[in-house]
Amino acid sequence: MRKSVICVIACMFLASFLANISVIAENGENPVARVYIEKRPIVPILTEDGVEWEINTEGYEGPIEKPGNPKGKPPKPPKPPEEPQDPPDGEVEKYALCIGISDYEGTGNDLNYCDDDAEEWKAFLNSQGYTVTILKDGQATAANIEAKINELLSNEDGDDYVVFTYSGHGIKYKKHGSCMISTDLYLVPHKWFKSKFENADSPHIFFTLDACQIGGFQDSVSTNRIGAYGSNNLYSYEDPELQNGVFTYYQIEGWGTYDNFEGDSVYAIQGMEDWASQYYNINVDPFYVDNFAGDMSP
Ligand SMILES: [Ca+2]
Ligand SMILES: [Ca+2]
Ligand SMILES: [Ca+2]
Ligand SMILES: [Ca+2]
Repeated sequence: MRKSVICVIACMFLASFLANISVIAENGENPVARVYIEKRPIVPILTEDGVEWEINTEGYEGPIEKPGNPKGKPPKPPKPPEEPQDPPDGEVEKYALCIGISDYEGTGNDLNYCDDDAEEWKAFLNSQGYTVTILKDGQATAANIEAKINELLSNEDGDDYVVFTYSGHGIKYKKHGSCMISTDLYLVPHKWFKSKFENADSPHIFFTLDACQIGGFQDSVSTNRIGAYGSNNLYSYEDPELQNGVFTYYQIEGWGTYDNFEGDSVYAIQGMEDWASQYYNINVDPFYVDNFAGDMSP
């Protein structure tokens, strides 16, 4: 009896030891989570009312120098006029915005393969007839992200196709929930993003975000839209062996087999789950949301 217990414990120990080894790649390069830890005392956040500067006491122990405005918020800028609706013009055009940020301000937050993700989405979407705008690394400031989303929304009309892709850091930050992070380290919350795309005219929109803790962005997936996400509450990863974000890698690979976003998303989710199953200490939660009747082709 005691021997068998010892044996079970020994086997469990050995199994966990072996699993532990498997997380170390032979070249010493390991998968990297695309998670960002916020340590700044004052955090810039994009909101519907402009940039807000939020005071953050978590993870920071130094003196806090408050910004000029006592509440930490600049005065609200006037609301821009409502975007006029662009009705169908009889020509189905395809527009995409692909963002990939490997190079963040400073060196502590840099990633490796987000720019590759954006390039590969661009190449695929170009092959499907999309006009693609790409923002990579230092181009993807908060101001440029907003400007290019505005441009995308003014280009597309009521019979066009729209794709938005993002690869970079993600974080679930306090009351703001899921946020993208621009190269100049502004948090870009899902609520801001949703309010932008509320003005979209296209009845054919695909979003995909390969970042950590990014599931909150699913609130943009209203009728006629699909969203695919490399994570919900957990982390997304990039892998030197794949030279991409793991989710993006399988999305791009999936186009060899599928011709619609639903099939491709299912393929990528399965691919990422299988990838994670080789590591005892990596759990993943990629998912997609389909609010488009029938299959959506790119
Ligand atoms: Ca059109
Ligand atoms: Ca950098
Ligand atoms: Ca429009
Ligand atoms: Ca569908």
